Amino acid sequence: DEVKNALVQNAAPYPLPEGKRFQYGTAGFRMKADVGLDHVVYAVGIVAALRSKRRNEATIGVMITASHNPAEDNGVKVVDPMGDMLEQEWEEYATQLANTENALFGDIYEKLTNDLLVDPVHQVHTRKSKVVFARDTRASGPHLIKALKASLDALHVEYTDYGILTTPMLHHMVRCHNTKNSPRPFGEASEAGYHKKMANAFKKAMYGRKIKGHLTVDCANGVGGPKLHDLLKYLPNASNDGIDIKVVNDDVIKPEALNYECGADYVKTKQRAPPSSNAVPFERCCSLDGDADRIVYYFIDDNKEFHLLDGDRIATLAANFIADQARVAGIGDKLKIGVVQTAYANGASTEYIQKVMKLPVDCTPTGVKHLHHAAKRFDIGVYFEANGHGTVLFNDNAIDIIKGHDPQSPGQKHALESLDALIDLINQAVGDAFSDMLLTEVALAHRAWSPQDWMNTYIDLPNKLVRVVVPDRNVFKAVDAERRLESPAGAQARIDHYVNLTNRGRAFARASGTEDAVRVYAEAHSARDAEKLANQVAEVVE
Ligand code: 16G
Ligand code: ZN
Repeated sequence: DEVKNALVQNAAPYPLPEGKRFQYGTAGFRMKADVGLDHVVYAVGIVAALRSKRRNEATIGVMITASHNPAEDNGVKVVDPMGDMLEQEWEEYATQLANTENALFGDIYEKLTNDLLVDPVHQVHTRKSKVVFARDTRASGPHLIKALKASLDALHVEYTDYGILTTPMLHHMVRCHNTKNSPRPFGEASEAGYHKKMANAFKKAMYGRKIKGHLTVDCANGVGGPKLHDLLKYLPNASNDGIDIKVVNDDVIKPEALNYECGADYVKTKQRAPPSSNAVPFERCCSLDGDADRIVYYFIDDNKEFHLLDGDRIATLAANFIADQARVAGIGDKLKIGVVQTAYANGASTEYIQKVMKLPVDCTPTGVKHLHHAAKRFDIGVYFEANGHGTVLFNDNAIDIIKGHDPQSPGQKHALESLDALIDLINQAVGDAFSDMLLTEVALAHRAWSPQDWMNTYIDLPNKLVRVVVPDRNVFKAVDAERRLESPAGAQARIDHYVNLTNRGRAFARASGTEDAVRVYAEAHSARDAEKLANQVAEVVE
């Protein structure tokens, strides 16, 4: 009862706004920061505490960020014990709690405790729930952290405030805490621990190879800026056989600069470099998003034409490199390596992986949690969304084989050691712009590839994305990894009709998980046909 009262009392400064309905979506809760998000964050504290109890006091993470959204937005998401996204079934409890009035917080907490914590081990009250949390650089962050602490305090949760971190750094911390005493500890749960792990793995994976020229990193004026500067202190620099990184858009003092005309989402959706970019032709550039869990590469050619190397390109580069190293190491036939994409992956990338690289491809619905889950079905699963969210997962079998194989030649030994380094270089908890960037640099250096060489591996099919505003997006129900519409009735047949009339045509329509709209994607042999097909499909859903 003391707890129930405290939950109601501590919530007082964070009332439920009238007439709003909150939903835990693909990326947690996300909205304008000043219209009740503090109430939502307070509720998320309760979810995290319950989740920790349910997992026998494992450490749960809470991240305050709105990623690539404008500066005035913010959001919150929950991280499960192994550093992956909150289990889907629990999204609903989070939604319920977020829509609860302050006066009822005690009662709903009691109800959820009775429903969810039924196992006798959950009933031991002497052990406290454990939560770790962090925020990005948004101005609304400190106030939201206060709301989070208020509910954690009411529930006597043991917590660590990590201050400002990138999203993947927080995922790293969570996994470190929960694997401390396991046979495979993830690392040290500190910022220095994160940087050291990555820098050491990078040095090992490079194996004395040289990186040509320098890399310009656009940090979207977000948390990636200061954290990349920290990481650089640990990485070997250009004069030291290392990497020459030029950091741009790292202003976190001017709040409104965040994601403004820069960052991964800008570059991917506008298909152009940030206007602030001074990159010279053929120089490697990359852009992170506002919380540094997404990355895309690009360069301009001597005609100032822009060339995007997106998540599909990173996936093919990474999978190709890893499969090659496995072959050279003599363990290629022992490992099931595969790639996971979504329907947004360019058809040319899928064909390249299947026909040239001869690796299996899986397609899942949009959203990191789906790809992550599917990637676990391979020994080494490479997953990326075209927008630059992704990572590589090595399962226990793969790690045992890589660490246990006896090399038969210096070549095998090199390849094994670089694979071993990749296990640590790649943030296997979640897609991480820093680790994906270093993986890309390692793969390019091993191949001695310029960005054009990378670009020349296959030619993208021309494609077009259209956003269609509809009265009710919920009537659009997609199946088959969002490649087909099951409802409204007849829509898919009409889409098929147009697709069949198009040379190398492929198209689909799906309800957005983050906005009130339907998204249409079309690709075809020519840009004109892709655009025509996209418009035809848009008309079907309008
Ligand atoms: C969320 C997802 C992202 C996905 C996007 C699609 C996570 C962490 N984020 O931002 O992966 O690409 O939604 O948005 O899963 P849409 O449903 O509006 O197209
Ligand atoms: Zn993000």
